[in-house]
Amino acid sequence: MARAPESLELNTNVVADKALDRDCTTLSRHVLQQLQSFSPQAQDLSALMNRIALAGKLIARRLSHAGLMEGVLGFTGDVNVQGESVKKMDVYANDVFISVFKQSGLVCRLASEEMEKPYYIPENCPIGRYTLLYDPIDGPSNTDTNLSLGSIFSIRQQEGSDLNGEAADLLASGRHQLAAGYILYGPSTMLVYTIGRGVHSFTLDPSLGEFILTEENIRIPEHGPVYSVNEGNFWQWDESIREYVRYVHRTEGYTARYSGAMVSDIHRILLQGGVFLYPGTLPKPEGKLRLLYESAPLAFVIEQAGGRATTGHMDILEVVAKKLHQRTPLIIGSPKNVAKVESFIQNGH
Ligand code: FDP
Repeated sequence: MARAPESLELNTNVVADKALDRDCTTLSRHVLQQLQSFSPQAQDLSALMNRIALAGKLIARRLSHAGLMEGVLGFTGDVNVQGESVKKMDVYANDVFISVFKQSGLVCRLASEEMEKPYYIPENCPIGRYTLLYDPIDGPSNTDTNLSLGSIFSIRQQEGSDLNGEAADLLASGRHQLAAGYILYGPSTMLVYTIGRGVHSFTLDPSLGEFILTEENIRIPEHGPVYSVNEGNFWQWDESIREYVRYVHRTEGYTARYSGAMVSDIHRILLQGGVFLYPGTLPKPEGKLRLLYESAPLAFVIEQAGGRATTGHMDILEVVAKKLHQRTPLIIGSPKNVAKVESFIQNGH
């Protein structure tokens, strides 16, 4: 058999090596590469991301079988601290995040949309230096119709001893986040994260059970065509937001996309550009989204990708929470789109 010329053989090997190297770039390895260190903090962050990935895999598995199992979909009949009806998947996903951090020695406290007060894992507390803030299921109205959903996470270093169990140190700005990101349960399951060194995406390879690197150092477009907002709230918004939406209606090049799950809408915007808005309404000036475990982690991701996130008056990452479940208006996405919305809010045009 004739042999391929040597240069071609070499080339094929380089391509194969590259593909193999990429297949071996798992999430935990990527975190260590990012930090270029095996220091205790680098090891901790890598282990934390690994546990979050496990939570994502468990939730993805349950979602993919939901239509085949009893008692997975629908409401529990309870109402959470936010006054919202709780779905069975919310409870499952909330418990998954707690379970994956048991016996980890990493996370002493977890705080989520589903729990009025932070949850302590006593066996981790003497050593667990980190707190996980999370929204276990973002967009639960999509759960029962097999549409995209998300989980949002944020990791903060515990500051102080928290002897009274009030977790008061969590009421600090989003600049205190060590890591943040989201898991998107779509046609494939993706994990997007930042530790303050760019934004990186991973796709779950179900045959390996591993999140494998998809794209490193994602940059959001400066401007994009999408505006993503629930226009059903039109008459409850302030006039400045109504004027902005009238502006996009009459300006060529805009298109509306709104899925009911902010993670999937913001993921689209991260890759293709545009703006997502959940403004305050006249009866609820603070809007709907929670600062600490929804808006701030997504703001960290989008800022790291070159985008912006604001309340309309200040950067989301500068807002200091007054309470754990504080809500905030959110305008997030490509810098030019966000600036345009801001200009309507601040100057009326
Ligand atoms: P949900 O109420 O289903 O939890 O997290 C809040 C959020 O979902 C976002 O994911 C979503 O974009 C938005 O609220 C949907 O709210 P509206 O139905 O009020 O538009």
